[in-house]
Amino acid sequence: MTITITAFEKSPDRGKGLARDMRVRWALEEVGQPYDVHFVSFKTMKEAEHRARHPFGQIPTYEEGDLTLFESGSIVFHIGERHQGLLPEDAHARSRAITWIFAALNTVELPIFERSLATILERDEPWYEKRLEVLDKNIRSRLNDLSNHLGDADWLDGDFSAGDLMMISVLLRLKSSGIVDEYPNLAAYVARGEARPAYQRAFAAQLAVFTASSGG
Ligand code: GTB
Repeated sequence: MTITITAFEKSPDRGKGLARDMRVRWALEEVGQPYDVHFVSFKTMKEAEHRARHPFGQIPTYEEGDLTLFESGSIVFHIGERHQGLLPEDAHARSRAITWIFAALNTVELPIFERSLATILERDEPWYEKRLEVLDKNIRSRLNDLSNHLGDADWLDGDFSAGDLMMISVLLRLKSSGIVDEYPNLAAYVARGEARPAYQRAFAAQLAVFTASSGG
């Protein structure tokens, strides 16, 4: 059955792979599943046709036969459940990998998301620098704990899993801030994720969309 995901027809990140379709593309590449992409604009994603896929009018979504999903975490989890390569066979290891998906989204991405929002919406406020300090402190607190957990391991819990895919996707959103580089083991962890052939294929695919949409 054909898998179709949705993505921005022109990503505001200019092909940096920061939009959340990237984590779905990466997961599909890891498990070797081909997929089609249905592109939406900021206008069409709020129209009824797309809201039938995604109640909040966002990307990414996932369609396969009569199944339609939204939420990048749920989609990556679904891909991991259906195909080998992203979730361990051992029941406990599998539950721990799923726990890391939630930790990435609920514990680590939240302060990172707040920072992204502040850099877009609050940059001109007189208290912006002070606010950024607070947000960065919150992020460092999470990264410090994550760094201590990872230690000198390659991945968060044994072999590479969907938990690592999600955590690395989340940490990549901090790239331009330089904060991850303060934790050499996390910087190396992110680089290991980026070096995976599946990541590279996913990144190239989303970049090609941006390049084509820019007439390049
Ligand atoms: N919780 C949902 C999920 O994980 O799937 C959140 C989905 C979401 O935020 N989607 C964003 C969206 O559709 C795109 S990824 N936004 C349009 C809207 O809400 O109207 C977020 C994103 C967008 C842009 C950048 N960037 O330019 O760097 C990075 C991340």
